[in-house]
Amino acid sequence: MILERVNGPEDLKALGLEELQLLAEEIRSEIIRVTAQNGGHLASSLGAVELVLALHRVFDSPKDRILFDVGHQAYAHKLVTGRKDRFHTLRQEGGISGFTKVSESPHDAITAGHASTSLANALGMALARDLMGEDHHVVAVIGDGALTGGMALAALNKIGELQKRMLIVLNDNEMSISENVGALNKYFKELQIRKWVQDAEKLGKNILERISPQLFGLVDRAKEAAKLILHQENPFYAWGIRYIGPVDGHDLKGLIHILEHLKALDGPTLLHVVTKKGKGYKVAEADPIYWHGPPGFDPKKPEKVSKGYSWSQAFGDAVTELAHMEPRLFVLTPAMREGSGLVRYSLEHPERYLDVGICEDVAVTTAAGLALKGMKPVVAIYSTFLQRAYDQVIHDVAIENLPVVFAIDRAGIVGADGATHHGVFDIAYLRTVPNLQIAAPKDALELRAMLKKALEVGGPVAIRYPRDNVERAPEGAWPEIAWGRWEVLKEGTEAYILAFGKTLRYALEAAGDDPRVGVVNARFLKPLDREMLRALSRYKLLTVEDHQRMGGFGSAVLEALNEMGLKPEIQVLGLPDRFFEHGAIPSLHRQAGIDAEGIRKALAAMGVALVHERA
Ligand code: HTL
Ligand code: MG
Repeated sequence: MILERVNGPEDLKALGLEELQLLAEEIRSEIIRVTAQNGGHLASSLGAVELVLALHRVFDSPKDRILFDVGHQAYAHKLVTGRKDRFHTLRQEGGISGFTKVSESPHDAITAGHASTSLANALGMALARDLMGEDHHVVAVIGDGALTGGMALAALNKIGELQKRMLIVLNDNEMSISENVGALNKYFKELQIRKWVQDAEKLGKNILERISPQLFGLVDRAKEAAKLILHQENPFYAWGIRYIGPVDGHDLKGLIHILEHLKALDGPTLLHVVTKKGKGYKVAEADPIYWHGPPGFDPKKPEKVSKGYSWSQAFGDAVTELAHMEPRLFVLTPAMREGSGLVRYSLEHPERYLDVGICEDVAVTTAAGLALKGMKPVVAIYSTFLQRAYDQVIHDVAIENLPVVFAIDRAGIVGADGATHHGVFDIAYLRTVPNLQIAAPKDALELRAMLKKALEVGGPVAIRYPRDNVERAPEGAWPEIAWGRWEVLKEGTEAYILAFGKTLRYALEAAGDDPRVGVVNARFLKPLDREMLRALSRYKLLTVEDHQRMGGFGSAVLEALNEMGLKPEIQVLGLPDRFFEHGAIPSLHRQAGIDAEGIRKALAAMGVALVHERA
């Protein structure tokens, strides 16, 4: 095993080309072996193996800074930078992160997980380097998907102006999680043809004889490419950035050769590298969407597994049906068609569906524009990614009370993706925004009721639901919901647990059949059901949420009680004021003390010790 001899990137310098190529294969096997066990970003990482090896061969990390945008494609980087012995702990509690993380290794130049941050970070590093009189290289590796983000594009604008020495490696596999979108992406496809044209010319053959034109639509694309060559159009030049490429991202020799040359150049350079997502693993190459981030699988017999019926699918089914009834409904996603359960919707309502790319801000403000014209937009978005569009929620949607529905998926602790992806801030950041209402359903049926009603009540409404499975609700079921009203699920004589969404299950489990403890589905987080809260204030109260304790639902309840001049004995359970890393969701909930056991303990501390014990 060559990998055994690689304890740091310096060990790559001693390897010959053939050994490096063998190492690439060993690394692929290791990536497949470990993601088969733990789940993970398989296809993205497989596609970047040669690129990572070439970069570490040519540059000197950690002195030279190599930044990986999103950081999900960097498994090979982890393996060659001293983490091969811990690699089997990938994404597991106490193990290494699935993304690059500054506190994990000196070779991880940035902590990432959200897209499009590498270029601005690289610019900051280049500025600091020059001010400090240092001489190292700064290399940002960014995917074609991540480059659709406004942050990346705005950083390019500044990079081109300032002309600091840095290398941007565009890792173009024509895929985001699903097919990539956007005008730049189209342009890159045309540039790729140019590469094929050049390659074909090199071989002295006519490209159209070599590759079936029917298969690739090559005639048209080749014409386009010829036009580009003729006109020397290139947006990067307009930006002041030297463009080189496209080059084959799996040709180690070629990559090393060109990187050695680029190292000597001053100013900003973009190297356009073409890779294949899932490279070297047949199933992943054939279906890079599923294998982007699969759960565990059998490496000998890799198959798609159905993970059950998720909240995302429940949303997707509901919104698809609703759109048949409401012609003004329009759904937007920032690059999360599969994750948000929108595949069916996108097929049944293609004309009222938009994937804007990895730009949550654009998704929200485009929704505002649609709403201003009388449409009923639904922005399907993960809690963690809506953080990217906070000002747009306030400035473009809420001020004019526009009817935009936010379908907030992955709310709460999300598990193996860790600190960058937990959706534990949305209640806090949304509930301070005037006009905005926030709801959280207890099951798929309630989600349907809320979604339908949200389109009717007007103004912005956020509906949050967790990363979890849920029982399927019957097609065509649209129950009425008492908007703004909580629901008593279990009566109690001494104390009430106020919970919603995922924590309701814990609350019911903790309460068991103890007659003293009641459970309320506090499904409207803003405005709160003050009438019921007033009535419940005769009892001891315990609020529970899968969200930061600070500023969340419990805080809202405390504020409301204070405003009403009520002083029940009350405890607030939620996530403590620290970041949670990756781990299994139940385990993280246990640590946070918001699971059934945590609830029982809190009740006991309030003098309501529950006698029953559950296994
Ligand atoms: N929105 C933001 C701001 N950040 C992230 N990370 C996402 C959404 C979700 N996401 C990923 S990976 C990914 C998305 C959209 C696709 C990235 O495509 P790219 O890389 O072309 O950059 P590739 O996979 O190698 O093709 C994660 O959450 C991991
Ligand atoms: Mg990509």
